[in-house]
Amino acid sequence: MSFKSNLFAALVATLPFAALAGDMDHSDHMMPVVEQGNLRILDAYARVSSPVAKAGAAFLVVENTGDTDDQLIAVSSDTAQRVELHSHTMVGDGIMQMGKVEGGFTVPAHGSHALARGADHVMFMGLSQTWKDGDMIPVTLTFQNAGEASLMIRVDLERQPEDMGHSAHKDH
Ligand SMILES: [Cu+2]
Repeated sequence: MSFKSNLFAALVATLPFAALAGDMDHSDHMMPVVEQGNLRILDAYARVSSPVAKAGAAFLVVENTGDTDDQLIAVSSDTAQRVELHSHTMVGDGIMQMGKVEGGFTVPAHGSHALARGADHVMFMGLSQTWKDGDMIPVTLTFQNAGEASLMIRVDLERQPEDMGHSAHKDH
């Protein structure tokens, strides 16, 4: 009896520390995950894309655990004069041009959509103040089905573009 209760006490004492250590392992790299309806927004970060033009961009991943597609249709933030959903398109001769996407981005059912460097992104034009590393940018994303999701996106000026395969071989 006394042996069992001691063992139980030892387990109870150990578990919270193990759980805490597990959480701390991830906090360095992972932004907090924001959940809204069937959607999860993760790995969000922002950067200054042109200090001269006072422009910035934000990148993130939206996961959809639901049975129907959803659509990111709008974005807003009071940190810039204009905030838009942008995408890059090839306009010939290897020239990429970016511009506003009117319909927004589809987040497929049981799938995900990534906003990433050189691809779809949230564009900030006319920043009210220059972003510094570690600044937290308030952003509200509007989805057709899930509704509005508000999150704070951290400015990360150190982060490098993801290796997108083709861009790694542009020297060839
Ligand atoms: Cu853009």
